[in-house]
Amino acid sequence: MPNTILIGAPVDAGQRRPGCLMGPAAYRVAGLAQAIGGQGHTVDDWGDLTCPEVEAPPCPNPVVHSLAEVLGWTQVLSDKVDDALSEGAMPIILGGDHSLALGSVAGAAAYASRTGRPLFLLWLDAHSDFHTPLSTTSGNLHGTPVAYIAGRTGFEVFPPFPAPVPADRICLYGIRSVDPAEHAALLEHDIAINDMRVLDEHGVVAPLRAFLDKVRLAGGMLHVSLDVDFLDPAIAPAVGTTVPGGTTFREAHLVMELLHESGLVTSLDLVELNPFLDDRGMTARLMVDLVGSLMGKKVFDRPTRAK
Ligand code: 6HN
Ligand code: MN
Ligand code: MN
Ligand code: MN
Repeated sequence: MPNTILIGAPVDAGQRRPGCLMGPAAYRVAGLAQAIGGQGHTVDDWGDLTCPEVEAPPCPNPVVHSLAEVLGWTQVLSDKVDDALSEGAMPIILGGDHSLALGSVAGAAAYASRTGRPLFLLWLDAHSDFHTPLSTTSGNLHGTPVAYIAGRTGFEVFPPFPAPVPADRICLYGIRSVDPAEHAALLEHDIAINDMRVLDEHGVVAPLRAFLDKVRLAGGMLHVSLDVDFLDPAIAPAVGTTVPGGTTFREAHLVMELLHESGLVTSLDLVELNPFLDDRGMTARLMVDLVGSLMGKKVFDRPTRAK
C-alpha cells in the first residue's frame, strides 16, 4: 500500500496551446485524491508548485521557446520528486505538459542513483518525445524528455541529467507519431519500441509483461509517464496533440491493472491534459479512473496472479 504524494505542476511552457496549466485543478475536481484513497492508500496533496525564476543560456536553436520557464520547472520538479521518494512515498505529478518529465524523471533518477537501484521508464504516449533542443522543429520542449532522460547530447542548455537511464531500461508504448529526426535517433538506441502496430499484433499484455519482468528481475524502480494522447482521441479529447488510433478504454485500463499487479510502479506523471479542450470533464474523469485502476481498483476482486 504505497503512501502517495500529489504534486501539482501547472506547466504550460513546453508547448504552445494554453490550458495544461489547468490540469492539476481538473484532476482535483474530478476526484483524484478520492480515487486513490478509496483503494486504501494515504494521499498527501502538496498543492501546486510555482516556477522559480532562472536565467536561461542562449539556445543555439532559435525555434526553442520558453527555455527559462522549462528550466525553472525542471529544477523545482526534480527537487520535489526526489523529496517525495525520500519520504518513502509514491509521487504522482499532476501536469501540466510533458516537459515536466524533464524534471520529474531527473528527481527519480537522482533518488535511484543514491539508493543504488536501477531506474526504468515506461512512456505511455502517442509520441516518442525523443527530440533534443537542437533537433526539435516545433520548438516545443514537451517533445524532448525521453532524449534527456536517455542522456542524449544536445542538452547543453540544461543541467546534466543526474543519472541517465540506459536505453534498454526504457519502454515506449503506444506510439504512432514519430518525427524524422526522432526516428533516426531511435534507430541508434536500444529502446523498446512498442508502437501501435506492435500492440495491434501482439495485444497490450505480452509486450508490457516482458518489460515488467525486466524491471522485477533487476530489482528496479519504475517511473510511468502517462500522456493523455496515449488514449484514443474519441475517449480523451482534452489534449493539444491528438493522434488517431490510440488505445481503447479497456486496453488502457488493462495496462493500469497489470501495472498495479506488478507492484513495481514507484512514481507517476499525468501529463498533457488540457481541460480547456475537454468535453464536460470526460478526459479528466477517465484519467482519474485510470489512476484508480493503477492503484488497485478492479471490477471483481479475484485473487491476484503471480505477476
Ligand atoms: N508530447 N514530435 C512533435 C514535436 O513537436 O516535437 C510532437 C511532440 C508531442 C509531445 O507528446 O508530449
Ligand atoms: Mn528538496
Ligand atoms: Mn508526450
Ligand atoms: Mn504525446
